[in-house]
Amino acid sequence: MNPIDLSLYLVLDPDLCGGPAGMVKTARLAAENGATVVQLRAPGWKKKQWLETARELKAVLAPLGVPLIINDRIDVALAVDADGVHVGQDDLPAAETRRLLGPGKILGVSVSDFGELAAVPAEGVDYIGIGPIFPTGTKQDAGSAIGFEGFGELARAAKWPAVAIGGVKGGHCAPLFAAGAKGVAVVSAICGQADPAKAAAELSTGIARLRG
Ligand code: TZP
Ligand code: MG
Repeated sequence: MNPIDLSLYLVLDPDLCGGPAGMVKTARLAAENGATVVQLRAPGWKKKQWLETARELKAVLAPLGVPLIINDRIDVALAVDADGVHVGQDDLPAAETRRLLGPGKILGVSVSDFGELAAVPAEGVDYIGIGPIFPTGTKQDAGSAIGFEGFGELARAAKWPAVAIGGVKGGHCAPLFAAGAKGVAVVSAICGQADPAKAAAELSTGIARLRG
């Protein structure tokens, strides 16, 4: 298991951030203001764009000590020596992903119900993302919202630290941490906000208070 501080997990969105340069800027502002991990997620992109942006993100995040996770694209993660990969249910399975990544990298898996949780391999996974907690406009195929209760049931049953994703805003952090979250993963609560630095700082301060 690779230890990772999941408490404020920023997932970047190209549209909300205004393209690659906006994503790099948003990542930097968030990382300087309490984001503990950043994921590059860009479903429609060509590999060349993935590679260039991943490289830029790594250059910005590594000096701040904030890990860079690559969504789905294992080759891109390996090419830029990113800190890890996050896979969803339609991506390469976790076991194959771990085999390709090697032991030293972080691996996260998305889960939205008990069937998907049961399929997570016992070895080689570092954390799970559970959601969507609420309806979200950010991911069209996110599935049905499971709410605080659904999150809590899955998080309690899971062997892995869990982050809550999907429509999560600052006011949701207290019930989510109470339900067992080790962190919250947010897109639109930071990406596309008028002041992403302030948005990240407010989330981070609230989470620090909850964690004591
Ligand atoms: N996976 C499940 S919901 C989601 C992803 C990537 C999008 C969450 O975005 P937002 O803006 O925080 O609701
Ligand atoms: Mg995916």
